[in-house]
Amino acid sequence: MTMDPRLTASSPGTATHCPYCALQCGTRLSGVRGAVEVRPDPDFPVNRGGLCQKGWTAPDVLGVPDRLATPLVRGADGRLAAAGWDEALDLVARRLREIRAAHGPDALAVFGGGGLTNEKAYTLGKFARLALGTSQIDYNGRFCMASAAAAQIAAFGVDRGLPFPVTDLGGADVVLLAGANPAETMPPLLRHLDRPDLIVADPRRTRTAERAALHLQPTPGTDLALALGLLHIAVTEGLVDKAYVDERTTGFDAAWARAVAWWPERVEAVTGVAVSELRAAVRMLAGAERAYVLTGRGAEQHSKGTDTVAAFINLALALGLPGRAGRGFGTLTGQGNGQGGREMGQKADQLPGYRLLTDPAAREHVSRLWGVPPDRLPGPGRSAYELLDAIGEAGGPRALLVVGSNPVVSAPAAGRVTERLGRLDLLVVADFVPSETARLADVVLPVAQWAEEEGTLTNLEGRVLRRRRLLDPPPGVRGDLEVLHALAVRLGEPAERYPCAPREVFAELREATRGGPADYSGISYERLDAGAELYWPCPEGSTGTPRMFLDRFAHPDGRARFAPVEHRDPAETPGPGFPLYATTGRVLAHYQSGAQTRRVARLAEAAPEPFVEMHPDTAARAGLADGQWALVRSARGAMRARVRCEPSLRTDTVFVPFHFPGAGRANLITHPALDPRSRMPEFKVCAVRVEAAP
Ligand SMILES: Nc1nc2c(c(=O)[nH]1)N[C@H]1C(S)=C(S)[C@@H](COP(=O)(O)OP(=O)(O)OC[C@H]3O[C@@H](n4cnc5c(=O)[nH]c(N)nc54)[C@H](O)[C@@H]3O)O[C@H]1N2
Ligand SMILES: Nc1nc2c(c(=O)[nH]1)N[C@H]1C(S)=C(S)[C@@H](COP(=O)(O)OP(=O)(O)OC[C@H]3O[C@@H](n4cnc5c(=O)[nH]c(N)nc54)[C@H](O)[C@@H]3O)O[C@H]1N2
Ligand code: SF4
Ligand SMILES: [Mo]
Repeated sequence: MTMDPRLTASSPGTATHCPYCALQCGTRLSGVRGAVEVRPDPDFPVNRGGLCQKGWTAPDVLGVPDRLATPLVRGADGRLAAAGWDEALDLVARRLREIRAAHGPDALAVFGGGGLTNEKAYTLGKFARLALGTSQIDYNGRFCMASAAAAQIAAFGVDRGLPFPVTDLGGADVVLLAGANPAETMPPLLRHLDRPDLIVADPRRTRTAERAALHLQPTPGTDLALALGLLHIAVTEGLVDKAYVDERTTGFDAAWARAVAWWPERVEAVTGVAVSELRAAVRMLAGAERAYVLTGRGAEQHSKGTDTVAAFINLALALGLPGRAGRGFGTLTGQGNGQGGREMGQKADQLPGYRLLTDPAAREHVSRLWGVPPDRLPGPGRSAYELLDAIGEAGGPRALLVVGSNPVVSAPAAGRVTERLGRLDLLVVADFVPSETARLADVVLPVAQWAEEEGTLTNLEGRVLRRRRLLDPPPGVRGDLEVLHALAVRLGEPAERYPCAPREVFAELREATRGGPADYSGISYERLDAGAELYWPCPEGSTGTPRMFLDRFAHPDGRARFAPVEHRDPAETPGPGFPLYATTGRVLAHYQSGAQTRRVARLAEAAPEPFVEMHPDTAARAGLADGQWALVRSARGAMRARVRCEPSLRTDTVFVPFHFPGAGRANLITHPALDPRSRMPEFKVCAVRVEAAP
């Protein structure tokens, strides 16, 4: 790897951001003694000089021994072998053309990622719709933010994860965290949660729950009943902010008509949370001068995730929180560009600027910018899991390009998905490490990493940030934008339609988003590099919007909408054969499918293997002891994990992390039931039994 010769040990370093989660901690990179060194940026308000283990070790991924350095093509012997770029790209383009000619454009599919920069996400969407001509593009954000997004759009008219800066949380008196564990998933966020009293809803006593003033420990999959019950108590105890509800919202009566049936004793019976705790939670929130309600994946990754988020929004609206200074509702975005990635047009139903593909005015605006007639833009395609599950079916995808995801590990019902990927005529993966998905590919394209590239990402606050380059990519490695450019040209597209320079792409995406819900037209590299703090919507000439909804919500009438939602069971509940709930999630040391963090020695040592967290009594009943290898089995399959006894866990629930490959994949057991509105899979609850591993 080449070191930028301008760097010295004393240079202030390249100001950029961590490659991993949505907090996008500010960092400074420098080259010291031939190795890249990272330091937290003391001036960036989100992390204020803090980083988590993953951030500290991120430079290790730049030089992992199995870093992809050359394209790989699967030969007649079935093995992946090194190939030149022209050979690999020519082959991919030829096969894409053949498959399209034989089966139509929708036989070509694209799977993107919420870690991609805005420039890449934008170009990927354009590439799919124009160069491939397919409607079949979706991304891993469907597994992440989709329920929160659907509920926020319905309630507020637009979806920005946090419609306020994270630093506002530091001024709060009380914060409710429903299904989020930031002590492991966003540790520096805790700096802003020191002052408020926390109410944490989580079936596990997590490190976050340990810091809470009140820990509600619901049965997995019952948050909707929980939120209905909290609203019920707010109303019956006279704690609703009536003036706010009258002035700023609609639909209270219909929402209350559902919540009225969720009296506290019934909620206790369904959720397992004591009536006294339910009442205490509502009194804390309603009694606070400044309160926030935040949801995380624990409440959202369910086949009723959208309605669950809506129910927490109903509660927040009843208490008069959203759109008021020092109060609010928000959802904690997940991936590095989880926010921007869902606005730039890689989602099945979307055009850039958070526009809808079905909106004629949006089609007109974007197609004019792209220099094509509106009817060249395909309609909406399948959602992420449905896209993967349709492979091998009549009319389903036959070729798939994966850019920024590792679905062999991270998709629900991963055994089934892996089998489906095996039926493709062509699987192409662009990555910088040989991920589990890349290992199945026909062609692997090696791409540059965060510290080797320029771009922008949009963090959990809707703040647009610059990613800056410290190093050149290793020889033989190209950027994602260059890869898409080269493929598009080979597919007959004009070269100038796919710029390789991120700055040029940004100039174009500004125009594409102009006038849309997520308007970036007032943002430029120049403004960002001059230090401007810019949050979307940021129309040309404006200074951006750190706090949304202070005057009005984004619906035409300016009001927020209550949603009339009803509780329902998960797709699967424990019964004979599978007596326990299983839920899944994260640990501090690993990121997502683990493709990056499992390669970092310091992180692999901290969390070396899959485990199943169980109450000691539950383990004993299954004849298992702490430290023993077990199989966690559902109706879909079994995962191998080491038993970890945890007395604070509910006795009816086990927890597994999803970061491990092969037989240790949590997604071998998860249920692929989808939320009808957001198409979010039910990652957070299924029925299992745990038995000794043979
Ligand atoms: N270390 C680490 N940090 C990360 C990531 C990572 O992979 N590793 N990924 C990033 C991304 S993309 C995301 S989306 C975020 C996710 O951040 P979080 O939402 O904080 O992460 P999870 O661990 O998936 O889920 C949070 C909690 O939900 C709980 N839970 C499970 N089932 C239920 C339920 O039915 N109800 C309730 N109320 N809680 C439940 C789990 O016990 C868990 O503690 O983290 C980001 N940060
Ligand atoms: N059971 C269970 N499953 C889950 C979840 C859960 O809580 N439980 N959470 C879900 C959630 S919230 C998420 S976000 C998904 C995430 O799951 P994945 O989509 O698998 O996410 P990653 O592991 O980050 O995979 C990203 C891949 O792309 C590569 N990559 C990173 N950046 C780039 C880039 O800029 N360009 C290219 N070409 N490649 C890049 C990485 O090396 C890695 O191989 O998992 C979901 N799956
Ligand atoms: S909290 Fe997120 S952004 Fe910050 S260092 Fe850790 S992984 Fe990186
Ligand atoms: Mo995520």
